[in-house]
Amino acid sequence: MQQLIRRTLRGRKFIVVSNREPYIHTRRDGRLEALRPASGMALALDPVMQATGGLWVAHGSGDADREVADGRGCLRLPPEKPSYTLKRVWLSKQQEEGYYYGFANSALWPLCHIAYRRPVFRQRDWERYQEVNQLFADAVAEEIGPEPAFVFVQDYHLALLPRLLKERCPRATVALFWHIPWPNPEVFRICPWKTDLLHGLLGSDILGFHIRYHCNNFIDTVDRELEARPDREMTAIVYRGETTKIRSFPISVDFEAIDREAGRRAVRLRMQELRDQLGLQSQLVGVGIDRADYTKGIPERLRALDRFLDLYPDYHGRFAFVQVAVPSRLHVEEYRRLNEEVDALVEEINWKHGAGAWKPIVYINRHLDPVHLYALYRLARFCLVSSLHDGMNLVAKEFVAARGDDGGVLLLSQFTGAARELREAIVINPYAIDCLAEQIAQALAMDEREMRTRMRRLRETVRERNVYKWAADIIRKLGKLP
Ligand code: GDG
Repeated sequence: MQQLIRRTLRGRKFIVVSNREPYIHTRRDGRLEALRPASGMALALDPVMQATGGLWVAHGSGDADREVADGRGCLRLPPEKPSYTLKRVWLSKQQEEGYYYGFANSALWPLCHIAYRRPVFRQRDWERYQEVNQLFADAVAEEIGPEPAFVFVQDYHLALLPRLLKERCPRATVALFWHIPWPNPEVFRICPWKTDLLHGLLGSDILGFHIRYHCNNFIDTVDRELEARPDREMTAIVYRGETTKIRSFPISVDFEAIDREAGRRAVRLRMQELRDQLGLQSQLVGVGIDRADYTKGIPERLRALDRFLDLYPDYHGRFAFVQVAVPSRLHVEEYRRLNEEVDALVEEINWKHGAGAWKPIVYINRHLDPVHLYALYRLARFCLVSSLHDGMNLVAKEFVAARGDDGGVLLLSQFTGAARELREAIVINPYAIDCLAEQIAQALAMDEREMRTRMRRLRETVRERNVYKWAADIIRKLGKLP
Protein backbone atom coordinates (compact mmCIF):
# COMPACT_ATOMS: atom_id res chain seq x y z
CA MET A 1 0.00 0.00 0.00
CA GLN A 2 2.69 2.46 1.02
CA GLN A 3 4.68 1.68 -2.12
CA LEU A 4 1.63 2.06 -4.34
CA ILE A 5 0.90 5.42 -2.77
CA ARG A 6 4.45 6.63 -3.15
CA ARG A 7 4.62 5.51 -6.79
CA THR A 8 1.26 7.11 -7.62
CA LEU A 9 1.72 10.34 -5.73
CA ARG A 10 5.15 11.09 -7.23
CA GLY A 11 5.89 13.55 -4.43
CA ARG A 12 2.44 15.14 -4.39
CA LYS A 13 0.51 15.65 -1.14
CA PHE A 14 -2.32 13.22 -0.26
CA ILE A 15 -5.22 14.84 1.56
CA VAL A 16 -8.43 13.29 2.81
CA VAL A 17 -11.33 15.62 3.65
CA SER A 18 -14.41 14.52 5.58
CA ASN A 19 -16.95 15.91 7.98
CA ARG A 20 -16.39 13.27 10.67
CA GLU A 21 -12.97 13.09 12.29
CA PRO A 22 -11.30 9.73 12.97
CA TYR A 23 -10.74 10.46 16.69
CA ILE A 24 -12.83 12.72 18.92
CA HIS A 25 -11.19 14.09 22.05
CA THR A 26 -13.43 14.50 25.07
CA ARG A 27 -13.08 14.85 28.82
CA ARG A 28 -14.80 12.24 30.95
CA ASP A 29 -14.56 12.74 34.73
CA GLY A 30 -11.68 15.14 34.04
CA ARG A 31 -9.75 12.51 32.02
CA LEU A 32 -8.83 13.14 28.39
CA GLU A 33 -10.11 10.41 26.05
CA ALA A 34 -9.77 9.81 22.29
CA LEU A 35 -12.97 8.14 21.05
CA ARG A 36 -13.49 6.42 17.71
CA PRO A 37 -16.84 7.52 16.24
CA ALA A 38 -19.37 4.89 15.12
CA SER A 39 -19.00 5.94 11.50
CA GLY A 40 -18.37 3.48 8.71
CA MET A 41 -16.44 6.07 6.72
CA ALA A 42 -14.12 7.19 9.52
CA LEU A 43 -13.35 3.61 10.58
CA ALA A 44 -12.63 2.53 7.01
CA LEU A 45 -10.27 5.40 6.22
CA ASP A 46 -8.19 5.33 9.39
CA PRO A 47 -6.09 2.28 8.35
CA VAL A 48 -5.69 3.76 4.87
CA MET A 49 -4.36 7.01 6.33
CA GLN A 50 -2.00 5.08 8.60
CA ALA A 51 -0.58 3.43 5.49
CA THR A 52 -0.35 6.66 3.46
CA GLY A 53 0.79 9.03 6.21
CA GLY A 54 -0.99 12.03 4.63
CA LEU A 55 -3.15 14.84 5.96
CA TRP A 56 -6.78 14.44 7.05
CA VAL A 57 -9.00 17.55 7.25
CA ALA A 58 -12.21 17.17 9.30
CA HIS A 59 -14.62 18.99 11.61
CA GLY A 60 -13.30 19.16 15.18
CA SER A 61 -16.42 18.11 17.07
CA GLY A 62 -15.13 16.95 20.49
CA ASP A 63 -15.35 19.12 23.61
CA ALA A 64 -11.60 18.65 24.22
CA ASP A 65 -10.51 18.80 20.57
CA ARG A 66 -8.96 22.26 20.85
CA GLU A 67 -6.86 21.24 23.89
CA VAL A 68 -4.83 18.72 21.89
CA ALA A 69 -4.54 20.60 18.58
CA ASP A 70 -1.92 23.23 17.77
CA GLY A 71 -2.59 26.79 16.54
CA ARG A 72 -3.44 25.52 13.03
CA GLY A 73 -5.83 22.92 14.45
CA CYS A 74 -3.36 20.08 13.77
CA LEU A 75 -2.30 16.99 15.73
CA ARG A 76 -0.65 13.64 14.95
CA LEU A 77 -2.68 10.41 14.96
CA PRO A 78 -3.45 7.68 15.89
CA PRO A 79 -2.63 8.41 19.55
CA GLU A 80 -0.78 5.11 20.06
CA LYS A 81 1.15 5.18 16.77
CA PRO A 82 1.28 8.68 15.24
CA SER A 83 1.56 8.27 11.48
CA TYR A 84 -0.61 10.97 9.89
CA THR A 85 -1.78 14.53 10.61
CA LEU A 86 -5.35 15.57 11.39
CA LYS A 87 -6.25 19.20 10.74
CA ARG A 88 -9.44 20.20 12.53
CA VAL A 89 -11.88 22.71 11.05
CA TRP A 90 -13.79 24.64 13.73
CA LEU A 91 -17.51 25.31 13.21
CA SER A 92 -19.86 27.49 15.22
CA LYS A 93 -23.03 25.96 16.75
CA GLN A 94 -25.11 27.71 14.06
CA GLN A 95 -22.92 26.36 11.28
CA GLU A 96 -23.11 22.82 12.67
CA GLU A 97 -26.86 23.13 13.09
CA GLY A 98 -27.54 24.31 9.53
CA TYR A 99 -24.88 22.40 7.61
CA TYR A 100 -24.73 19.07 9.47
CA TYR A 101 -28.08 18.53 11.22
CA GLY A 102 -29.90 20.67 8.67
CA PHE A 103 -28.98 20.32 5.01
CA ALA A 104 -26.78 17.21 5.20
CA ASN A 105 -28.90 15.10 7.55
CA SER A 106 -32.44 16.48 7.24
CA ALA A 107 -32.37 17.07 3.47
CA LEU A 108 -29.68 15.04 1.66
CA TRP A 109 -29.75 11.92 3.87
CA PRO A 110 -33.51 11.24 3.53
CA LEU A 111 -33.37 12.35 -0.13
CA CYS A 112 -30.78 9.70 -1.02
CA HIS A 113 -32.13 6.83 1.10
CA ILE A 114 -35.44 5.33 0.08
CA ALA A 115 -36.73 4.88 3.62
CA TYR A 116 -39.93 6.89 3.19
CA ARG A 117 -38.86 9.88 5.28
CA ARG A 118 -39.58 13.24 3.74
CA PRO A 119 -36.54 15.51 3.24
CA VAL A 120 -36.71 18.96 4.84
CA PHE A 121 -35.33 21.78 2.66
CA ARG A 122 -34.67 25.05 4.52
CA GLN A 123 -33.05 28.03 2.83
CA ARG A 124 -30.97 28.86 5.94
CA ASP A 125 -29.60 25.30 6.15
CA TRP A 126 -28.55 25.49 2.53
CA GLU A 127 -26.77 28.80 3.19
CA ARG A 128 -24.85 27.26 6.10
CA TYR A 129 -24.02 24.24 3.96
CA GLN A 130 -22.47 26.52 1.32
CA GLU A 131 -20.62 28.49 4.00
CA VAL A 132 -19.14 25.38 5.62
CA ASN A 133 -18.08 23.86 2.29
CA GLN A 134 -16.24 27.13 1.71
CA LEU A 135 -14.52 26.82 5.12
CA PHE A 136 -13.31 23.34 4.21
CA ALA A 137 -12.04 24.68 0.88
CA ASP A 138 -10.10 27.38 2.75
CA ALA A 139 -8.57 24.79 5.10
CA VAL A 140 -7.42 22.58 2.21
CA ALA A 141 -6.20 25.48 0.05
CA GLU A 142 -4.13 26.70 3.00
CA GLU A 143 -2.28 23.36 2.99
CA ILE A 144 -1.88 22.81 -0.75
CA GLY A 145 -1.15 26.28 -2.04
CA PRO A 146 -0.48 26.29 -5.77
CA GLU A 147 1.22 22.86 -5.70
CA PRO A 148 -0.23 19.76 -7.36
CA ALA A 149 -1.91 17.42 -4.85
CA PHE A 150 -4.40 14.55 -4.59
CA VAL A 151 -7.49 15.46 -2.60
CA PHE A 152 -9.87 12.68 -1.62
CA VAL A 153 -13.19 14.14 -0.44
CA GLN A 154 -15.71 12.08 1.53
CA ASP A 155 -19.45 12.05 1.29
CA TYR A 156 -22.60 14.10 1.03
CA HIS A 157 -21.55 16.73 3.57
CA LEU A 158 -19.06 18.16 1.10
CA ALA A 159 -20.75 18.00 -2.30
CA LEU A 160 -19.73 21.56 -3.20
CA LEU A 161 -16.08 21.13 -2.25
CA PRO A 162 -14.71 19.59 -5.50
CA ARG A 163 -15.78 22.64 -7.55
CA LEU A 164 -14.57 25.11 -4.89
CA LEU A 165 -11.21 23.34 -4.78
CA LYS A 166 -10.81 23.34 -8.55
CA GLU A 167 -11.37 27.09 -8.52
CA ARG A 168 -8.91 27.70 -5.68
CA CYS A 169 -6.30 25.04 -6.50
CA PRO A 170 -6.41 24.30 -10.24
CA ARG A 171 -3.48 21.89 -10.03
CA ALA A 172 -5.20 19.61 -7.51
CA THR A 173 -6.61 16.28 -8.65
CA VAL A 174 -9.90 15.69 -6.84
CA ALA A 175 -11.86 12.51 -6.15
CA LEU A 176 -15.10 12.39 -4.17
CA PHE A 177 -16.56 9.22 -2.72
CA TRP A 178 -20.30 9.25 -2.06
CA HIS A 179 -20.83 6.78 0.82
CA ILE A 180 -24.63 6.65 0.62
CA PRO A 181 -26.92 5.58 -2.24
CA TRP A 182 -27.61 7.90 -5.16
CA PRO A 183 -31.37 7.89 -5.88
CA ASN A 184 -33.01 7.83 -9.29
CA PRO A 185 -33.75 11.15 -11.09
CA GLU A 186 -37.43 11.10 -10.06
CA VAL A 187 -36.44 11.23 -6.42
CA PHE A 188 -33.54 13.66 -6.76
CA ARG A 189 -35.42 16.23 -8.81
CA ILE A 190 -37.39 17.59 -5.82
CA CYS A 191 -34.24 19.13 -4.30
CA PRO A 192 -34.45 22.94 -4.76
CA TRP A 193 -30.65 23.20 -5.12
CA LYS A 194 -30.16 20.14 -7.32
CA THR A 195 -28.20 21.88 -10.06
CA ASP A 196 -25.83 23.57 -7.57
CA LEU A 197 -25.12 20.17 -6.01
CA LEU A 198 -24.46 18.52 -9.37
CA HIS A 199 -22.31 21.46 -10.48
CA GLY A 200 -20.27 21.12 -7.26
CA LEU A 201 -19.84 17.35 -7.58
CA LEU A 202 -18.78 17.59 -11.23
CA GLY A 203 -15.73 19.56 -10.11
CA SER A 204 -14.30 16.09 -9.28
CA ASP A 205 -12.01 14.21 -11.64
CA ILE A 206 -13.39 10.98 -10.23
CA LEU A 207 -16.72 10.43 -8.53
CA GLY A 208 -17.04 7.12 -6.70
CA PHE A 209 -20.07 5.15 -5.51
CA HIS A 210 -20.26 1.74 -3.89
CA ILE A 211 -22.13 0.00 -6.69
CA ARG A 212 -22.77 0.31 -10.41
CA TYR A 213 -26.47 0.96 -9.81
CA HIS A 214 -25.73 4.21 -7.94
CA CYS A 215 -23.35 5.32 -10.74
CA ASN A 216 -26.10 4.77 -13.29
CA ASN A 217 -28.59 6.70 -11.19
CA PHE A 218 -26.13 9.59 -10.99
CA ILE A 219 -25.51 9.60 -14.75
CA ASP A 220 -29.28 9.54 -15.39
CA THR A 221 -29.77 12.43 -12.95
CA VAL A 222 -27.14 14.60 -14.65
CA ASP A 223 -28.60 13.72 -18.02
CA ARG A 224 -31.98 14.99 -16.84
CA GLU A 225 -30.87 18.11 -14.96
CA LEU A 226 -27.80 19.61 -16.67
CA GLU A 227 -26.52 20.55 -20.07
CA ALA A 228 -23.89 17.83 -19.91
CA ARG A 229 -22.88 14.95 -22.11
CA PRO A 230 -22.95 11.56 -20.43
CA ASP A 231 -20.65 9.04 -22.05
CA ARG A 232 -22.29 5.83 -20.96
CA GLU A 233 -19.72 3.57 -22.51
CA MET A 234 -16.85 5.28 -20.75
CA THR A 235 -19.04 5.92 -17.69
CA ALA A 236 -17.99 9.54 -17.64
CA ILE A 237 -19.67 12.93 -17.86
CA VAL A 238 -18.36 15.78 -19.95
CA TYR A 239 -19.55 19.06 -18.47
CA ARG A 240 -18.35 22.48 -19.58
CA GLY A 241 -15.41 20.89 -21.37
CA GLU A 242 -14.22 18.85 -18.39
CA THR A 243 -14.55 15.15 -17.74
CA THR A 244 -15.63 13.45 -14.51
CA LYS A 245 -15.19 9.68 -14.40
CA ILE A 246 -18.01 7.87 -12.58
CA ARG A 247 -16.87 4.59 -11.05
CA SER A 248 -17.95 2.00 -8.48
CA PHE A 249 -15.57 1.11 -5.65
CA PRO A 250 -17.20 -1.13 -3.03
CA ILE A 251 -15.83 -0.10 0.36
CA SER A 252 -14.76 -2.71 2.89
CA VAL A 253 -13.05 -3.35 6.23
CA ASP A 254 -9.52 -4.08 7.39
CA PHE A 255 -10.04 -7.85 7.28
CA GLU A 256 -6.65 -8.91 8.68
CA ALA A 257 -6.83 -6.49 11.62
CA ILE A 258 -10.37 -7.50 12.61
CA ASP A 259 -9.56 -11.20 12.16
CA ARG A 260 -6.51 -10.83 14.42
CA GLU A 261 -8.19 -8.67 17.07
CA ALA A 262 -11.32 -10.82 17.28
CA GLY A 263 -9.20 -13.92 17.87
CA ARG A 264 -7.45 -12.45 20.94
CA ARG A 265 -7.76 -13.71 24.49
CA ALA A 266 -9.26 -10.39 25.64
CA VAL A 267 -12.21 -11.04 23.31
CA ARG A 268 -12.69 -14.59 24.65
CA LEU A 269 -12.67 -13.27 28.21
CA ARG A 270 -15.18 -10.57 27.29
CA MET A 271 -17.43 -13.19 25.70
CA GLN A 272 -17.55 -15.04 29.00
CA GLU A 273 -18.21 -11.84 30.93
CA LEU A 274 -21.00 -10.96 28.55
CA ARG A 275 -22.59 -14.37 28.89
CA ASP A 276 -22.55 -13.93 32.69
CA GLN A 277 -23.74 -10.32 32.70
CA LEU A 278 -26.49 -10.73 30.16
CA GLY A 279 -27.56 -14.14 31.39
CA LEU A 280 -26.80 -15.76 28.03
CA GLN A 281 -25.18 -18.95 29.35
CA SER A 282 -26.75 -21.65 27.28
CA GLN A 283 -28.68 -19.53 24.89
CA LEU A 284 -28.51 -19.06 21.17
CA VAL A 285 -27.64 -15.44 20.50
CA GLY A 286 -28.50 -13.15 17.59
CA VAL A 287 -26.94 -9.68 17.22
CA GLY A 288 -27.71 -6.41 15.51
CA ILE A 289 -25.20 -3.55 15.63
CA ASP A 290 -26.04 -0.15 14.20
CA ARG A 291 -25.89 3.56 14.46
CA ALA A 292 -29.44 4.31 15.63
CA ASP A 293 -30.72 5.45 12.24
CA TYR A 294 -34.12 4.99 10.58
CA THR A 295 -32.42 3.62 7.46
CA LYS A 296 -31.11 0.60 9.39
CA GLY A 297 -34.53 -1.03 9.83
CA ILE A 298 -34.31 -1.59 13.59
CA PRO A 299 -38.09 -1.50 14.26
CA GLU A 300 -38.66 -3.88 11.32
CA ARG A 301 -36.08 -6.27 12.78
CA LEU A 302 -37.73 -6.16 16.22
CA ARG A 303 -41.15 -6.82 14.71
CA ALA A 304 -39.76 -9.84 12.86
CA LEU A 305 -38.24 -11.14 16.11
CA ASP A 306 -41.61 -10.69 17.79
CA ARG A 307 -43.26 -12.71 15.01
CA PHE A 308 -40.55 -15.37 15.24
CA LEU A 309 -41.19 -15.73 18.98
CA ASP A 310 -44.92 -16.05 18.28
CA LEU A 311 -44.32 -18.78 15.72
CA TYR A 312 -41.57 -20.72 17.54
CA PRO A 313 -42.36 -20.88 21.26
CA ASP A 314 -39.74 -23.67 21.56
CA TYR A 315 -37.08 -21.01 21.47
CA HIS A 316 -38.48 -19.22 24.53
CA GLY A 317 -35.81 -19.22 27.21
CA ARG A 318 -33.23 -20.59 24.74
CA PHE A 319 -32.67 -17.58 22.53
CA ALA A 320 -31.78 -13.92 23.00
CA PHE A 321 -31.20 -11.07 20.59
CA VAL A 322 -28.66 -8.38 21.50
CA GLN A 323 -29.34 -5.07 19.77
CA VAL A 324 -26.65 -2.39 19.99
CA ALA A 325 -27.89 1.00 18.74
CA VAL A 326 -25.43 3.84 19.22
CA PRO A 327 -27.33 7.14 19.57
CA SER A 328 -26.82 9.33 16.53
CA ARG A 329 -27.95 12.80 15.26
CA LEU A 330 -30.15 13.38 18.30
CA HIS A 331 -30.78 17.01 17.36
CA VAL A 332 -32.87 15.79 14.45
CA GLU A 333 -36.50 15.16 15.44
CA GLU A 334 -36.81 12.03 13.27
CA TYR A 335 -33.97 10.35 15.22
CA ARG A 336 -35.52 11.13 18.60
CA ARG A 337 -38.76 9.61 17.36
CA LEU A 338 -36.91 6.49 16.22
CA ASN A 339 -35.31 6.03 19.64
CA GLU A 340 -38.71 6.32 21.33
CA GLU A 341 -40.17 3.78 18.93
CA VAL A 342 -37.33 1.31 19.54
CA ASP A 343 -37.53 1.75 23.35
CA ALA A 344 -41.26 1.07 23.24
CA LEU A 345 -40.91 -1.98 20.99
CA VAL A 346 -38.19 -3.57 23.14
CA GLU A 347 -40.30 -2.99 26.23
CA GLU A 348 -43.40 -4.46 24.59
CA ILE A 349 -41.68 -7.58 23.19
CA ASN A 350 -39.88 -8.31 26.46
CA TRP A 351 -43.12 -7.88 28.39
CA LYS A 352 -45.06 -10.07 25.96
CA HIS A 353 -42.62 -12.99 25.66
CA GLY A 354 -40.35 -12.68 28.72
CA ALA A 355 -40.68 -15.13 31.60
CA GLY A 356 -38.90 -15.05 34.96
CA ALA A 357 -35.35 -13.78 34.44
CA TRP A 358 -35.44 -14.45 30.66
CA LYS A 359 -35.90 -11.54 28.30
CA PRO A 360 -35.66 -12.15 24.56
CA ILE A 361 -34.22 -8.71 23.65
CA VAL A 362 -31.12 -7.22 25.28
CA TYR A 363 -30.97 -3.59 24.24
CA ILE A 364 -27.73 -1.61 24.53
CA ASN A 365 -28.06 2.03 23.46
CA ARG A 366 -24.52 3.28 24.00
CA HIS A 367 -21.17 3.17 22.22
CA LEU A 368 -19.12 0.00 22.85
CA ASP A 369 -15.36 -0.49 22.63
CA PRO A 370 -14.06 -2.75 19.82
CA VAL A 371 -13.33 -5.68 22.18
CA HIS A 372 -16.95 -5.63 23.28
CA LEU A 373 -18.10 -5.43 19.65
CA TYR A 374 -15.93 -8.35 18.55
CA ALA A 375 -17.06 -10.39 21.56
CA LEU A 376 -20.67 -9.91 20.44
CA TYR A 377 -19.86 -10.85 16.84
CA ARG A 378 -18.14 -14.02 18.10
CA LEU A 379 -20.95 -14.94 20.50
CA ALA A 380 -23.57 -14.74 17.81
CA ARG A 381 -25.24 -17.60 16.06
CA PHE A 382 -26.44 -15.00 13.56
CA CYS A 383 -25.99 -11.33 12.75
CA LEU A 384 -29.04 -9.53 11.39
CA VAL A 385 -28.57 -6.53 9.06
CA SER A 386 -32.00 -5.29 8.05
CA SER A 387 -31.33 -1.89 6.44
CA LEU A 388 -34.17 -0.36 4.44
CA HIS A 389 -31.50 1.18 2.22
CA ASP A 390 -27.74 1.33 2.79
CA GLY A 391 -24.83 2.40 0.57
CA MET A 392 -22.72 -0.57 1.65
CA ASN A 393 -23.07 -1.60 5.36
CA LEU A 394 -19.81 -2.40 7.04
CA VAL A 395 -21.32 -4.27 9.99
CA ALA A 396 -22.01 -7.20 7.65
CA LYS A 397 -18.37 -7.29 6.56
CA GLU A 398 -17.04 -6.83 10.10
CA PHE A 399 -19.13 -9.76 11.32
CA VAL A 400 -17.63 -11.96 8.61
CA ALA A 401 -14.07 -10.73 9.30
CA ALA A 402 -14.51 -11.42 13.04
CA ARG A 403 -15.55 -15.06 12.52
CA GLY A 404 -12.16 -16.76 12.36
CA ASP A 405 -13.96 -19.80 13.82
CA ASP A 406 -16.00 -20.05 10.56
CA GLY A 407 -19.21 -20.00 12.64
CA GLY A 408 -22.25 -17.73 12.45
CA VAL A 409 -24.90 -16.96 9.85
CA LEU A 410 -25.32 -13.58 8.19
CA LEU A 411 -28.87 -12.37 7.46
CA LEU A 412 -28.45 -9.45 5.09
CA SER A 413 -30.92 -6.99 3.60
CA GLN A 414 -31.13 -7.03 -0.18
CA PHE A 415 -31.19 -3.21 -0.05
CA THR A 416 -27.56 -2.89 1.09
CA GLY A 417 -24.60 -2.48 -1.26
CA ALA A 418 -22.99 -5.40 0.63
CA ALA A 419 -25.67 -7.82 -0.63
CA ARG A 420 -24.14 -7.58 -4.13
CA GLU A 421 -20.90 -9.13 -2.89
CA LEU A 422 -21.84 -11.30 0.10
CA ARG A 423 -23.69 -13.94 -1.88
CA GLU A 424 -23.62 -16.66 0.77
CA ALA A 425 -25.62 -14.60 3.26
CA ILE A 426 -29.31 -15.33 3.75
CA VAL A 427 -30.75 -12.43 1.76
CA ILE A 428 -33.72 -10.79 3.44
CA ASN A 429 -36.34 -8.13 2.74
CA PRO A 430 -36.86 -6.13 5.96
CA TYR A 431 -40.34 -5.06 4.82
CA ALA A 432 -41.48 -8.71 4.65
CA ILE A 433 -41.86 -9.33 8.39
CA ASP A 434 -43.37 -12.84 8.18
CA CYS A 435 -40.77 -14.04 5.75
CA LEU A 436 -37.98 -12.58 7.90
CA ALA A 437 -39.36 -14.39 10.97
CA GLU A 438 -39.00 -17.68 9.05
CA GLN A 439 -35.49 -16.78 7.92
CA ILE A 440 -34.48 -16.16 11.56
CA ALA A 441 -35.69 -19.69 12.31
CA GLN A 442 -33.74 -20.95 9.30
CA ALA A 443 -30.54 -19.30 10.58
CA LEU A 444 -30.98 -20.88 14.02
CA ALA A 445 -31.66 -24.32 12.57
CA MET A 446 -28.97 -24.30 9.87
CA ASP A 447 -26.72 -27.37 10.11
CA GLU A 448 -23.11 -26.83 11.08
CA ARG A 449 -21.70 -27.92 7.73
CA GLU A 450 -23.75 -25.51 5.69
CA MET A 451 -23.05 -22.69 8.12
CA ARG A 452 -19.28 -23.23 7.91
CA THR A 453 -19.23 -23.57 4.13
CA ARG A 454 -21.14 -20.32 3.75
CA MET A 455 -18.97 -18.48 6.26
CA ARG A 456 -15.73 -19.71 4.70
CA ARG A 457 -16.81 -18.38 1.31
CA LEU A 458 -17.94 -15.08 2.79
CA ARG A 459 -14.56 -14.75 4.48
CA GLU A 460 -12.71 -15.36 1.23
CA THR A 461 -14.67 -12.52 -0.37
CA VAL A 462 -14.02 -10.02 2.42
CA ARG A 463 -10.37 -11.07 2.80
CA GLU A 464 -9.78 -10.41 -0.87
CA ARG A 465 -11.94 -7.29 -1.22
CA ASN A 466 -10.69 -5.47 1.86
CA VAL A 467 -10.47 -1.76 2.56
CA TYR A 468 -6.92 -1.55 1.20
CA LYS A 469 -8.13 -2.83 -2.15
CA TRP A 470 -10.88 -0.18 -2.08
CA ALA A 471 -8.36 2.60 -1.42
CA ALA A 472 -5.74 1.18 -3.80
CA ASP A 473 -8.28 0.98 -6.65
CA ILE A 474 -9.22 4.63 -6.17
CA ILE A 475 -5.62 5.79 -5.84
CA ARG A 476 -4.61 3.79 -8.92
CA LYS A 477 -7.42 5.46 -10.89
CA LEU A 478 -6.26 8.86 -9.66
CA GLY A 479 -2.70 8.03 -10.69
CA LYS A 480 -3.81 7.25 -14.25
CA LEU A 481 -5.27 10.72 -14.74
CA PRO A 482 -3.16 13.10 -16.78
C1 GDG B 1 -22.06 5.05 5.87
C2 GDG B 1 -23.11 4.41 4.93
C3 GDG B 1 -21.41 2.66 4.33
C4 GDG B 1 -21.60 0.74 15.48
N1 GDG B 1 -21.80 0.67 16.81
C5 GDG B 1 -20.59 0.72 17.39
C6 GDG B 1 -19.63 0.82 16.40
N2 GDG B 1 -20.28 0.82 15.24
C7 GDG B 1 -19.60 0.87 13.93
C8 GDG B 1 -19.75 -0.42 13.18
C9 GDG B 1 -19.46 0.02 11.76
C10 GDG B 1 -19.94 1.47 11.75
O1 GDG B 1 -20.17 1.85 13.09
C11 GDG B 1 -21.24 1.62 10.99
O2 GDG B 1 -20.94 1.49 9.61
P1 GDG B 1 -22.04 1.21 8.50
O3 GDG B 1 -21.36 0.96 7.22
O4 GDG B 1 -22.87 0.07 8.96
O5 GDG B 1 -22.99 2.49 8.48
P2 GDG B 1 -22.91 4.13 8.39
O6 GDG B 1 -22.32 4.74 9.59
O7 GDG B 1 -24.32 4.52 8.09
O8 GDG B 1 -21.95 4.44 7.15
C12 GDG B 1 -22.86 2.91 4.80
C13 GDG B 1 -20.42 3.46 5.17
O9 GDG B 1 -20.77 4.84 5.25
C14 GDG B 1 -19.02 3.36 4.58
O10 GDG B 1 -19.00 3.80 3.26
O11 GDG B 1 -21.13 1.28 4.48
O12 GDG B 1 -23.74 2.36 3.85
O13 GDG B 1 -24.43 4.64 5.44
O14 GDG B 1 -18.08 0.03 11.50
O15 GDG B 1 -18.86 -1.36 13.70
N3 GDG B 1 -18.31 0.86 16.66
C15 GDG B 1 -17.93 0.84 17.98
N4 GDG B 1 -18.83 0.76 19.00
C16 GDG B 1 -20.15 0.71 18.75
O16 GDG B 1 -20.93 0.64 19.71
N5 GDG B 1 -16.62 0.85 18.28
